[in-house]
Amino acid sequence: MADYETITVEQRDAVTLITLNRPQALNALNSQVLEDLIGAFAAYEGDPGQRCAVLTGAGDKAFAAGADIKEMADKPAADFYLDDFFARWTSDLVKKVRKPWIAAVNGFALGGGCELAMMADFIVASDKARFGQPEINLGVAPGMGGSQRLTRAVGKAKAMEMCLTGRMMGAEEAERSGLVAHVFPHENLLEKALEIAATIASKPPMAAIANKEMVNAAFETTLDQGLIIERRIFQILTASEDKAEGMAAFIEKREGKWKGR
Ligand code: CO8
Repeated sequence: MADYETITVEQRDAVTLITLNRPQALNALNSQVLEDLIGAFAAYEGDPGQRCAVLTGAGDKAFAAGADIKEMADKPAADFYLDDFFARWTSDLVKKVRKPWIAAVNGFALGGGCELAMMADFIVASDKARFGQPEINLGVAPGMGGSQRLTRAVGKAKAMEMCLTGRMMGAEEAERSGLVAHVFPHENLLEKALEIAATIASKPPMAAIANKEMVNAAFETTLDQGLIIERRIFQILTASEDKAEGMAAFIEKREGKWKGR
């Protein structure tokens, strides 16, 4: 497995565990982290033995406390614009990973850290997790999707209030507001996230990709178009070997054996 400078990657059976590993900077996201994550997620995506991934942060305090302010502080505006700074988080990370992945938020998820967590298929959080878009305090605003994904997740009132005040949202409120799927006691978070990932990894892999594609379509299209996408993907799945196996296994009262096609 490749070595990375700013993250660690482990395989636990069919689950890839990726850990942001700059705890001294609260796992702030710099250009190297982006390169490393793109590499690790591409390796996960390309490995047919790996069926779900979990992304978490090293240390006890943070998932990621944001884009690296020290890297951005002296960067000229023209460089942000000409490099289309932050574009690759969506184009090379979110869009290219068709297989499922979960963010396990173990502490601060602020600014780019909150935005990275929201790029996951869903978030599970420790009871110590704190989410926020505090960019306004730096004279800027979200730049990696926060204004869009947070608003879709929690609605306009809370998203607007959080962006305008920079306040942090605790784990319980985040679960109540629909930002996270589950909250677990801090010390159990990783174990629980890996358990959920193992459950997903045990499902027919092509159907997992298809389910993800359908749910994501709900954020990109009208209801009519989304319903068509859902039906077409369903219809494609009915031609798969795993559909034949899954239905036979149900009727024969046994576990399915998946081929991933
Ligand atoms: N970037 C770089 N370093 C950071 C960051 C960060 N985002 N967050 C924390 N660190 C560093 C600190 O500088 C400190 O380093 P050092 O020990 O060398 O001084 C170390 O991590 C520990 O941090 P603190 O001492 O501050 O820890 P505390 O427990 O006192 O506070 C907080 C924790 C509240 C999380 C605090 O660190 C904090 O407020 N961090 C910044 C949070 C933030 O503002 N995040 C948003 C960043 S901007 C962004 O993500 C998107 C920008 C979009 C810009 C668009 C431009 C086009």
